[in-house]
Amino acid sequence: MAEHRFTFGLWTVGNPGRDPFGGPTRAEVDPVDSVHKLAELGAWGVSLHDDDLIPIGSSQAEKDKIVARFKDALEETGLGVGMATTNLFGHPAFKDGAFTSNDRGVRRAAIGKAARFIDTAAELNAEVYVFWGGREGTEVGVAKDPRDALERYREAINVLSQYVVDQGYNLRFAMEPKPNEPRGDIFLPTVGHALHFIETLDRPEMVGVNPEFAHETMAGLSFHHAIGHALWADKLFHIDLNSQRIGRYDQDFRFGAEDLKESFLLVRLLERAGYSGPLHFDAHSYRNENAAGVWDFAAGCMATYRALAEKAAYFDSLPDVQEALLGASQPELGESSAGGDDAATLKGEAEWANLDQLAERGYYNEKLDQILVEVLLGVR
Ligand code: 3MF
Ligand code: MG
Ligand code: MG
Ligand code: MG
Repeated sequence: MAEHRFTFGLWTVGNPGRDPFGGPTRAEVDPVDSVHKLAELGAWGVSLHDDDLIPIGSSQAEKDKIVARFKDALEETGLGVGMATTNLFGHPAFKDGAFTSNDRGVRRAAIGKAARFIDTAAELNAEVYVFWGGREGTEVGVAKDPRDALERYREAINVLSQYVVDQGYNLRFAMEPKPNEPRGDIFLPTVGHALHFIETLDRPEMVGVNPEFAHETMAGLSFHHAIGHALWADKLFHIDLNSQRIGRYDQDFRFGAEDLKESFLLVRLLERAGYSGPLHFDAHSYRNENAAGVWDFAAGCMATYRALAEKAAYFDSLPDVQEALLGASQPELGESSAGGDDAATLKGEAEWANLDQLAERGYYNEKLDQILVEVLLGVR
């Protein structure tokens, strides 16, 4: 089971079913109980926000006690910490933003909150530290110049990456894009925006992305294309797996619950690319589930990933698929388009003379997609 490094956020299995229209439908879960239960189900590890473990306002002595008890649970179960992150969205002080609040005091408090939990992340041997800027955005665009906001965002990440280097911590950062919710519009709305932002940082090599299935889907984009772009840029440091329908509120459903085909394409890509970071589920059980249903949800996320990995390998092993991929000239896309340095070759004169013939060919897409559907349906 350990061949896949499955992790769950404490806030995911701990989600009590609250939504904007109603309170909790389930009891809060003790993080130590989550660690034990996830170990039993075959997960590799957990991830957490500072406030998931240490209630905001705890004294140093209380914090030390909580962290020690959590570390004991990790040691007992052998679970690791894949990722840690800061809750910069819950406290009302962050209502106008954290790193990008118009108020300098809020921005300094936000940087301080992140730096303090980076210390704990290092103590817990987390690999990645994530930044999701849920409150970094606007409803009223006239109140905030996006250029200034991005400059402050960059400054915060620069200061914190310098802090990690100064402390000698072995931590990498990952930016998590999202188009909206809770803000009307959030800065760094897509993987593409985040990849560009990273290139402007003082230490771009330390910072990658943490794309989330639901977030790119909310923007109407293909998640496996976003992952392809992140892999191509060598920036896929972490991933948030769940599912989502286009055009809806932020749903965070069980992995594979919606759009099995996109989930298949994603898993096939991750497996082919040899992605070795945590496979992190940032999702939660339906609100009408009770405590037992939460563990059905967690087991389901992992089972579906494993099943899709098997289906992907099976799909690629089929002679029909290999034949259709050749028919589609799929391997040819791996060959360079350039070639020859004389002007006639550069201008593609031979190909231009042949354009009508090039227009006649097919690309086997119907065949390939039908086989994929039949593999997913289990009739092949
Ligand atoms: C919100 C999210 C966040 C981030 C988390 C980790 C609460 O839509 O996806 O989950 O993933 O803050 O950075
Ligand atoms: Mg999310
Ligand atoms: Mg997320
Ligand atoms: Mg969410």
